[in-house]
Amino acid sequence: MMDVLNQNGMAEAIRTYVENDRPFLGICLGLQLLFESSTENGHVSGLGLIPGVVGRFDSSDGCRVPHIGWNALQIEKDSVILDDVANRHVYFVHSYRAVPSEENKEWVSSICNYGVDFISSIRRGNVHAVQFHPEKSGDVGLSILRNFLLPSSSMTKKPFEGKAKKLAKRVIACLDVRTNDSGDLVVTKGDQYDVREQTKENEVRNLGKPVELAGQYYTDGADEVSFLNITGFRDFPLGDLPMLQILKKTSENVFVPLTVGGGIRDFTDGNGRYYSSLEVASEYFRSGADKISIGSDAVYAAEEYIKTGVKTGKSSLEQISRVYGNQAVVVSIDPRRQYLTSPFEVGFKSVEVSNLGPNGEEYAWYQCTVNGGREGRPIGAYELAKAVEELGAGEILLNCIDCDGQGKGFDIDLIKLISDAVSIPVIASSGAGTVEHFSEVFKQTNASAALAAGIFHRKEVPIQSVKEHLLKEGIEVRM
Ligand code: 1PR
Repeated sequence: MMDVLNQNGMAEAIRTYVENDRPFLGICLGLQLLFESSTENGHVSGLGLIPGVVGRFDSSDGCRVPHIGWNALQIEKDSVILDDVANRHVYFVHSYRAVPSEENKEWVSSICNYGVDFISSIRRGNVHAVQFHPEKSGDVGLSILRNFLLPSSSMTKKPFEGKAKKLAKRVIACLDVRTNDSGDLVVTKGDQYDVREQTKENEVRNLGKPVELAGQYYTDGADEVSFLNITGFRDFPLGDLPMLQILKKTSENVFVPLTVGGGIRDFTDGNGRYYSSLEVASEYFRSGADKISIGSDAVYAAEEYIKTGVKTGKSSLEQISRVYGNQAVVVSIDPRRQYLTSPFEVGFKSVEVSNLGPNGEEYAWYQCTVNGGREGRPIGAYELAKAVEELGAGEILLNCIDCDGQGKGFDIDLIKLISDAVSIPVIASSGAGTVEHFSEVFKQTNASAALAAGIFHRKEVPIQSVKEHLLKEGIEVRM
């Protein structure tokens, strides 16, 4: 960012603008650039308006890095734009932060705690900046933007006092999207990844329209919405313009983070034109995605990395995280449970299972698959998770083919194995059937978020009742 601002002369223009106390609102990197320097990408000088250096969170403080999710602000001083925000959650997604000090005290308007106290917003006169994303923080975020644009409107409203104290566990709604046999893009849902009706016609199950459902889940209180283009592995996503349209339309009305996955890889079209995975991802980001999710291509990259021990920098995972940051890259894992009689039967990490296998097996390993579960690969979920963390993934979306669509609960053995193995956030997915399944996964594993599809699509369990249950169980959630 600083390179671009320096090249086009904007660095000096912004410095003068801020020094003249003109109305300014920096968001995320827009806050960080006001400091003296940052350690991201080596040492980079900032605009130098606020004393301090922007550094990386330290995962040895016991916190997962990146810091992703809804966290609580501690207001330090009056700030017109934060008038309605007291003790509410706002959405953060970052690995670097600035810390409060005697020297920058006069700028700090709120702090947030994540292992350490860091600066969540600054204010001096008309100059504001926030580390979180108001544009992704639901109603609270919209009120911040409104207060910045129309400062007098904030005087008329009574502030709403929330009860937020710390980073909330996230509840994510997932929409598996694909084209049905009549050529319409629909939300579908599989049973162990089989999305076709068990009828003579064998149609693709149709559970609704993607944009409408995403809007509904936003209103219902989903903390994030994920779209997975489940046939992306065989179609070319940039040829699949409806998916880009869905993202554009959804992001007009949905003010929580959007993740999109499916088909992110290098591709050569029928005319011999080559598209890098970075171009594909960039198109998704430009259309409104906040994070992209990589499935099959991450498996191949991890296999190669484990074989050679060399980070080539060329995999989609490495290229996209280098340009957009680790926090923007999710790796979606589609493992299938393989039972074992002894943990030494395979060279992959196994677990002692809570429920014995069909032949009384006491152990299992989790085999990664590609192409929507169609092909098993010679790599386990544990080995994959550790490799993709090293290659630059910022988060893991952990599915389980055996549990998908079964409504019998998450695979706790698998989620425990992976969430204990990595220091990036893990999203538990597949198998939610009741509100109790959510409290179970958060109490028994270190998952940062839980994702469900079928129970929300079939309106069996509303998102709000999941959150009320979690709250009752003493688990912090965003309300
Ligand atoms: O390999 O990079 O093209 O990505 C393809 C993406 O599509 C991957 O993220 C993969 O998980 C997903 N995918 C591929 N085929 C299917 C399928 O269902 N046939 N869906 C599929 C994955 C799993 C979750 C589901 C949860 C929760 N679906 O998305 O939403 O299991 O469901 P539940 O709450 O109903 O149990 P690439």
